[in-house]
Amino acid sequence: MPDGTTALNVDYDGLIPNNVNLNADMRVRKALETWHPGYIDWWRDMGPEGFQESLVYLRTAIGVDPKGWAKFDYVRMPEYKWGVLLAPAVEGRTIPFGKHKGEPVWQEIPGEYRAMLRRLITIQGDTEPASVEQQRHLGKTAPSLYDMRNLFQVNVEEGRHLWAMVYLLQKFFGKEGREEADDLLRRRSGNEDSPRMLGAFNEATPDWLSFFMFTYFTDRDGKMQLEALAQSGFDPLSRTCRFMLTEEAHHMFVGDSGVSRVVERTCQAMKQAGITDPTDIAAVRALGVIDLPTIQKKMNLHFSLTLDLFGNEISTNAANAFTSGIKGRYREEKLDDDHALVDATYPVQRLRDGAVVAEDVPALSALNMRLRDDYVGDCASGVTRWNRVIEKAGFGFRLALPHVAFNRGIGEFKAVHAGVDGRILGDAKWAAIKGDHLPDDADAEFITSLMVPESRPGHFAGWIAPPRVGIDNKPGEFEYVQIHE
Ligand code: BYC
Repeated sequence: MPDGTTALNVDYDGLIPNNVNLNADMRVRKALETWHPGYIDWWRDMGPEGFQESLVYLRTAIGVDPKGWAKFDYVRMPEYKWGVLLAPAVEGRTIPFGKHKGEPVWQEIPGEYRAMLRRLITIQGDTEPASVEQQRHLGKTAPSLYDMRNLFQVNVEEGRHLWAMVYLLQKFFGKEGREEADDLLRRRSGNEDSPRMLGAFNEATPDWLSFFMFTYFTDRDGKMQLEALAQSGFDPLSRTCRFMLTEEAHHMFVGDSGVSRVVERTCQAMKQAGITDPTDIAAVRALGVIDLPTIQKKMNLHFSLTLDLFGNEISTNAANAFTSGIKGRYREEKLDDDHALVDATYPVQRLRDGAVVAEDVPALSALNMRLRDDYVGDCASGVTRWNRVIEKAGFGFRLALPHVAFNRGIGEFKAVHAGVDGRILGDAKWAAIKGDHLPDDADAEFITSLMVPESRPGHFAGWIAPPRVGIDNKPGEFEYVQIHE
């Protein structure tokens, strides 16, 4: 392979599968090979608990061609082929936005943007192992082998996304990059002394409904941030993120279809039992399914935690990253403006005299808000699909995204309490209604009581409907995980 940088196929000869011609890059290859044992140790310590010797029916990337990049086979997770994969280079690509708009993209990092890029790549890298840590106990309570396999697929691919960021750190940031790469294996989700960098990645993912909500809502933040970084003028980052996005789609499918299957099963059980009021929580729970109001509460929690990942509504960091050509907007190429935003404004929801009002601010400083708005729009489509399932079953209940001011820990609304409708509430009122909108201990206890593993091929726990089609078109009875413990 004369130049691995445009290759569609992956070189599997060495220890680290890659399409970046690592064979010709001794320095980076050595750095990655030195990092590799620490990664495997981390995976064994902090990856899925149990199941490390199980054979899991996983897809592994064998190329980066959008039409056919994955191969399915049984793999033991510690032997998964993690590697470095970049989407093909686009010939003649130019920087699509900011003050360098129209200039050829960079293959090396301009000195003045080094610190900014290092921070963004490190933050992105930090979320990947964090999510694996958050989900490490879930294999033990999987509602089916199908779901267990999906969990492990998500986990190994988040591991690969860590590799993707570590490659960039080690190739372009020298000693500092190697130190950041080591720190990515040192921090731990939820650890008091050495937590992960962003709030939502230190929260627990205690049950499978949380997992589905996380993959729907939080992986979707991943999609939005990767889309914004895929616009980058720093071409290796853009190409890395473009390939990560192809993997990310499956993660959001797992969340979208997972929540949908939970809603479907609940509606089915209510119908069979002749329940007409979905808010009769005790009656619904007695059927061994998760009532719709509790699903709504879980949604409120994961949506609001994920909104915090967009940072402050008004951000100089975001303005600088855009002006420098480092981080763009969602679908930048489809936007019809000057892509520099020097004189533009954007409406931001702000707190004024105890109420939420829209206020026009310079568009450059409102880029986090804009990406968050695009995210909220993207989230709404799944909610519509879930509501269709409820409607089809004949129930009047509807799920809805809470207002963006609800339950916030970062940004404009962090200092106030707001209801799901966005009305600002006093402390007493908030204390009185909080349990109606966020899961409490009793909800957690009930959901935990349902988390009983089901590991017979083709069988599903009673609280979730089977999927419509199998992975890789496998039949219902397919043994997605050969457990062998
Ligand atoms: N928690 O100017 P601001 C994914 C800090 S998910 C803690 O608003 P900026 C995935 C901020 O760091 C996508 N701290 O910040 C999903 C800053 O601190 P310093 C991950 C926070 O830079 C599922 C200060 O507040 N990728 O891939 O405009 C499974 C001022 O804030 C938080 C990225 O996020 C927070 N939530 O925006 C697996 C992309 N928010 O530096 C994977 C890379 C803000 O002043 N990151 N702060 O001490 C970024 O683009 C930006 O850094 C952020 C923050 C959007 C995160």
